Amino acid sequence: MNKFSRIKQTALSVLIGSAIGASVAHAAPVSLPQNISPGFGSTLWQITDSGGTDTNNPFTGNCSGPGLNIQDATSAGGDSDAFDHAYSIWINGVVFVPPATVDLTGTTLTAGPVSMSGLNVTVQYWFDTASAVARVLVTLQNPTGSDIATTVQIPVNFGSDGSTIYEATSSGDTSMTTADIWAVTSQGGTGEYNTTVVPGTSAVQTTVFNCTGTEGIGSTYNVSVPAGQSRSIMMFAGLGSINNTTDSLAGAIAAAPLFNTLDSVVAQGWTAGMSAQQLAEVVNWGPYVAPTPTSIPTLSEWGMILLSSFLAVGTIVTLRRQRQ
Ligand SMILES: [Ca+2]
Ligand SMILES: [Ca+2]
Repeated sequence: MNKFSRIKQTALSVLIGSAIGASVAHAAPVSLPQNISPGFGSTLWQITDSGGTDTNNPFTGNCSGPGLNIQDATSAGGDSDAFDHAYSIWINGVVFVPPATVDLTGTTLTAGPVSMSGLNVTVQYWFDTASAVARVLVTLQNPTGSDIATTVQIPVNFGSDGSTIYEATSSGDTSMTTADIWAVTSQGGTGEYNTTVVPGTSAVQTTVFNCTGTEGIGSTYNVSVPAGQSRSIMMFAGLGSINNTTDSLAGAIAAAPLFNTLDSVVAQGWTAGMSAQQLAEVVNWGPYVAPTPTSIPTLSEWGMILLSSFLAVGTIVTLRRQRQ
C-alpha cells in the first residue's frame, strides 16, 4: 500500500472510529492507577500518580514523590519492566500532579487542565491499539494577554537499569544528543527494547532521577506560548518491535525510522484523535505536509462557460459553412 493510500485509509479509520467511538468509547472519569491493555499482543501500559521525585527536580533524587507518569509497560511479546516511572511532566521545575480523577476514553487518558506557571497544562497519554506505541502530548494553554516562556522537562527512567545499552539513534550513531529524534535502548542487548522518541529537544541527558539506577533519557524543552494561544510537546514511546508482536532488537531498529518525520507518524495513525489545529500547535516536530489528494480533474464553472462558448461558436461556423 502506498503512502497516500495509507493516509486515506487512516482518515477513513478515523471517521469510522469516530462513528463507532460515539457508541463504545465513553468518556469516563477514573482514578489512578490505571492499567491499559490496548489489545496489541501483550502490550500493557501502567499509569500512576506517584513516582515523581523527592527533590522537586526531574533529573535528581529518588522516585518517591507525586506526579502523573507511566510507571511501567510490557511489550507486545510479553517483555515487562520497560520503565521505572517514565514521562512525568515538569513545568518550570514543578511536577504535573493530576486532579483526583482523570478522563479515560477508549485508550486515551487525559489529565487536567491544571494551572501551572500561569499556563493551563493538560497531559494526554494515548495508546495505539495496532502497535506498541504510546503518545505523550503536553498542551500548554496561555489564558493571559502576555506571552509566557516556560521550561518543560520529561524524565524517562529505564527498567534496564545498569545494563542499559544505546543500540541506535536517529542520527546513525549510538550517542543520544539534541540532534536525535529517537533512541533505541536495550537491557544488555537481550530485551527491554525501548524506543524513546523525543525530537526537537533544547537539551537531552542520559541520567535522570534514581529508580533502581539513574539510567534513562531526560528531555528539556524551552517553549514560548503566545498570549491566548496553545502550544504542545509531542513525544512517543515504542516497545519491543513496535509494530510487530514478536520482540527483537532488529525489529525495534527497523521500525524506529517510522518516527523520523511527522508525515510518517501521521501515516502510521499515531496522531489519531488529534485535530489539524492540535497538530499545528505541536512545536517540537517539523511541519506536517498534508498530501495532495489525487482526484479526477473537473471543470470549474468558468471552464464550463468557456467550453460552452467554444461549442456554440463551432456550431455557428459549421452551420454557416453548410449554408454556403
Ligand atoms: Ca531503572
Ligand atoms: Ca545520535
